Amino acid sequence: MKTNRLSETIFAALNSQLTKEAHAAQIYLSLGTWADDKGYEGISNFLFRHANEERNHMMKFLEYILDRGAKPVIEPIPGPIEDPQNVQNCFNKVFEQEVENTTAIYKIVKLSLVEEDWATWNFLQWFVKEQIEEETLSLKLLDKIKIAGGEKATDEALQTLDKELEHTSDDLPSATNATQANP
Ligand code: OFO
Repeated sequence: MKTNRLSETIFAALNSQLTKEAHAAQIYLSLGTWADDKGYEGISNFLFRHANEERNHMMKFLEYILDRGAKPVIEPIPGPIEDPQNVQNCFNKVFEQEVENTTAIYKIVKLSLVEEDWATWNFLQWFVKEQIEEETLSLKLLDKIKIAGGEKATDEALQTLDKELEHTSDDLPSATNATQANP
């Protein structure tokens, strides 16, 4: 009896996303390592915490594939990206990484729609929502570095930003919870 509830195409897409999430964790780890090496411990702390979030995302894909009766394939993780040139460039890389990930998630959502795999479609909705948060968070980083002076930010402005990020929450309030009284 066939107990695998995933089509070959959906399985391949989910498994590849599992590896992508592990790769995202490596990217955040490498960016965090760069930041710490440059003396930005707050930024590094923020990026290391985010690396953990990506590992958690990877586990969600792994568990879901198992739950649907298939066996995930643990593949080699591609290498991390090149070190950034400065903090502005580091945050640009974070934003690009998140947009790329959103695109990858949307592709699987579309696939699940075409295949009428409603279980997978439903599972992916958590990621669609999560990506709004992740993109907003990375846009906020870009706002902060812009206010600090972008590529011309002074050491003092970068130090203040670094301190702030050490304690910045990893979660953001969702726009869907906003009201007129509580925008
Ligand atoms: Fe940064 O996001 Fe995973 O999915």
